[in-house]
Amino acid sequence: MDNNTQSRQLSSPREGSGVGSPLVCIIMGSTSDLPVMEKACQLLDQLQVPFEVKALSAHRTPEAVEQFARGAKERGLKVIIAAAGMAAALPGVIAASTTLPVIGVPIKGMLDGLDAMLSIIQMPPGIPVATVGVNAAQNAALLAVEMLALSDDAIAARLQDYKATLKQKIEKANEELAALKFQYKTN
Ligand code: AIR
Repeated sequence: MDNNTQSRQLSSPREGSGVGSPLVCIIMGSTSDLPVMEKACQLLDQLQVPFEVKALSAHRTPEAVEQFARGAKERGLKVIIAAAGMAAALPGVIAASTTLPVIGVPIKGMLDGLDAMLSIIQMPPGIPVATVGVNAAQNAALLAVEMLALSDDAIAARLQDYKATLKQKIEKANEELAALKFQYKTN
C-alpha cells in the first residue's frame, strides 16, 4: 500500500465535510484489495457521490459482516459494492442479509481471479449479486451510480457528462489514428 493510499484508506466522509451521508458502501475482504478498489473510490469522488469504505471478511469477521448488512438500509445506504478475492463469499453473504442491491467485484489473487469470480457470480436463486469483471472496480462504481441516477437528477446529469467524455476520448483517438501515415494506409 503506498503512502497516498494509506492516507486515504478506509475513511468515511469526514464529519462536517459537507458531502452528505454515504449512498454507497465500498466494502472489501481485506485491505490488500484496496489498490484495486481505489478505482471505485476515484469514480465516486469524480461523480460527487458520497460513499464510505470498509474492510470486513465473510470468513474472518462473519458476525460483523451480517451486522453491517442488516443495518445498511436503515443507515441510508442505497447500493453496496463488495469486493473479495479467493473464496469470495463477502458479496453473497451481504446480499443474504439486505434487500439493497449488491455489486460484487472479484479480486484477482489466485487462479487469475476465476476462483473469486465463480464464488461471486454463482448465487442461488433468490439472492442475486450483480457481478462485474475481475478487478473491475470502476465498472462496479459506475453501475452503482447508474442505479442512483434512476432517482437523482443531479447524479444522472453528472453521469451523462461522464459518458460524453468517453465518447470524446474515442473521437480524439480516431483523429490521432487518422493522422498516422503509412504507405498502404487508406484513411
Ligand atoms: N478474503 C478475506 N476473507 C475472506 C476472503 N475471501 C480475501 C480478501 C483478499 C484475499 O482473501 O478479499 O482478496 C487475501 O486476503 P489477505 O488479507 O490475506 O491479503
